[in-house]
Amino acid sequence: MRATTAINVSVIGLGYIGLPTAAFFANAGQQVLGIDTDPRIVDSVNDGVTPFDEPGFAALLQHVVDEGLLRASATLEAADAFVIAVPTPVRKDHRLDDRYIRSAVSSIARVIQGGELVVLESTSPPGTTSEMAKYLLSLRPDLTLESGKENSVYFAYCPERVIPGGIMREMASNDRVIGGLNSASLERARNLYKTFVNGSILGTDAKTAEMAKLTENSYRDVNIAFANELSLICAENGVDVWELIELANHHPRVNILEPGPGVGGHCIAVDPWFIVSSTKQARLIEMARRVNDAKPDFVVRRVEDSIASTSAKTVAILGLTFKANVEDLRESPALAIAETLTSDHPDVHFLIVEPHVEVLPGTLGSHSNADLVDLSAIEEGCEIIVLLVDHDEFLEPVSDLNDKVILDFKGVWSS
Ligand code: SAJ
Repeated sequence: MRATTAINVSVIGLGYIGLPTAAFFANAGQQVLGIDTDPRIVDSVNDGVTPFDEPGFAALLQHVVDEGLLRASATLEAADAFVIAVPTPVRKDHRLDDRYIRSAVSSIARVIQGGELVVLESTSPPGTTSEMAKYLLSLRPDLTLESGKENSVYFAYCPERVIPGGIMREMASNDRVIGGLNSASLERARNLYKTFVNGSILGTDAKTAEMAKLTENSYRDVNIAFANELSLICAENGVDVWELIELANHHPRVNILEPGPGVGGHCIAVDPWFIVSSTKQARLIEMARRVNDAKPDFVVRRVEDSIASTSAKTVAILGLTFKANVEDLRESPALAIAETLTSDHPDVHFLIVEPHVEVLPGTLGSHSNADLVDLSAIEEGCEIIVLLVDHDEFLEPVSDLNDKVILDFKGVWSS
């Protein structure tokens, strides 16, 4: 038994998921060390200041840091449990780039003593937890997966399921799936998570838990693809897709999601590829990915047709983030659309309205034909309004829109 450490849980990776998870463990009374390679994140957390905007989170973070329950560092220390919440990017061949997981495991190997629990939270292909365990044991052959010994190490997979923008609501209340590499691992992970989870904890094996996470996001991707495909069919047939979906959803067993400019974010646009790359059977899941990935091109073509037919000189673009009411631009279809339009149409002036950013991101900022403006600035002087994100700020039409072409890809003003 360790006598020296007071750390109950160490959370490796203090991103959108890791940091709130660390704060929830701390708020439940655990002594938590958060690890990140980015010194700005470490400093910000130690100052009790959240490095990103998430409604309601700032106060929780401040509280647990002030109470001395959570601190951050670049260097891992011994702990009873390690929770890995690092990025799991997809490579060009759609397989997992596991470099961050391996690096987390290497640091764990340097401090682990036997008796600890290691939990992977990051979205990963089936088999990753088992591979991770093998990798740790290759670095530390003195440890064993056999439970009940002094040198036992316990592994589990516990996917995060919170929705960005609603993390404070969902972190404790969502049901959690936990898959153990063996039953002792499952029990240890269950005991750890039940310190703050109010929802049910559903136990299974690690591979099923990995598949469960991928299945949830693929389910949503396939259903959004259905809506996006409908929007293409409706455009060709002169039918209002929003009205169509509303009517069809009156059927008691139909619940179609919303079409949009494409699917973004770092989850739904990415995770289904982990299923596709692990099997030849995932035809529908792959097709859904392709349908959703193709939607931004359709939007660009629609805007370009409109610019050509109206000879527009000024176009307003409403929204750049990957979805409504967040500041996150990762994999954002709206951002990709805005970047293509501004670079392909240097003679058109683009007025970009994005209340959640302070400067134009990426290459947009370097285009002299793109300006970040307030919503009120588009009332006069633009011929086309392209609505890409249904932020609350856009829900009311801004002015008399009669003289403008409205291309509303979120159905905010058209329905
Ligand atoms: N979208 C549509 N139409 C819809 C719903 C969403 O086009 O009807 C678009 C959004 O605009 C966005 C993308 O899909 O571009 C994804 O947004 P989202 O709100 O569906 O999901 P995320 O990526 O914010 O979070 C998802 C959630 N998964 C599910 O709902 C099954 C969340 O619970 C997960 O924790 C998260 O992925 C994750 O980290 O895996």
